[in-house]
Amino acid sequence: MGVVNVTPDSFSDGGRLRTPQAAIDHALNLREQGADILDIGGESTRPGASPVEPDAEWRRIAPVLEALVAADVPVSVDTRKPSVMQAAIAAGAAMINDVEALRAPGAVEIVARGGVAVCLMHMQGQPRTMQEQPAYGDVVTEVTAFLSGRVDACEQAGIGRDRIAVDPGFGFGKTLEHNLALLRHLDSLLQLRVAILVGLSRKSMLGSLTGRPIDQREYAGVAANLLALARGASIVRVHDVAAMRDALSVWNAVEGEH
Ligand code: HH2
Repeated sequence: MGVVNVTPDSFSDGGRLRTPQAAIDHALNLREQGADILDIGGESTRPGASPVEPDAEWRRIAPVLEALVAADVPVSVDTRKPSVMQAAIAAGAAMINDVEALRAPGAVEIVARGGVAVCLMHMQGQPRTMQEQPAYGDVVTEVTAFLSGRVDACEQAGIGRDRIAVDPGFGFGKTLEHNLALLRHLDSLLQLRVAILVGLSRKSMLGSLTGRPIDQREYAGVAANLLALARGASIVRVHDVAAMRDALSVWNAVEGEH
């Protein structure tokens, strides 16, 4: 999954894609590099980010989504707002990626009716304050229990498990130790019997481990994503698609079906 942020303030690439055409070109380039699906986001959820009005978010996403759908590219839309989900599904999105795991009123029903896939992510708190004091008893147990509850809510609304992915939400209300525990024990999410998606690309945990700034975390990201694949992840959300594709070529040759 390649990341296309059409935001002025995303943590690693905010403001880079200033026009819809720049975003479309970037997305098509990621597709060329081997992304199976592109995740378009119109609201930054980095620590400290402020919320965006639904109309403004949709105006950022719409032209990019429409062009990619016209080019037959599978698109996921990264949003927590039901009205944006609804508009995205009507415009041809294949997946909704929600950092709030469809907790907003009406969100589960919109995705159920729309027949699209969904990624349910765990987040403790809200982006503006989530990194101030993240606290858990046992982070792996709590995140797994939360995601299990959200999978059940989706299934009850008619979203089949084959349409659902879960994501522990690296960096969303988590310290370095919490993130490492979740990565180390990612396979505990396999008991939910849905796909596992991870978003580790360029995150601050990689900066803490390597001492490198955001634009130099590509190698660390590939390593982290391979560790996630080894523990059962099947979708990796990345900014640097070409690097991940090469790593996957090696991975698949050794671990894939023979
Ligand atoms: N991380 C970000 C945004 N969306 N979605 C999922 N499912 N998992 C993630 O880990 C995840 C996500 C944050 O990264 P990015 O999109 O690069 O930055 P920003 O939120 O600042 O736009």
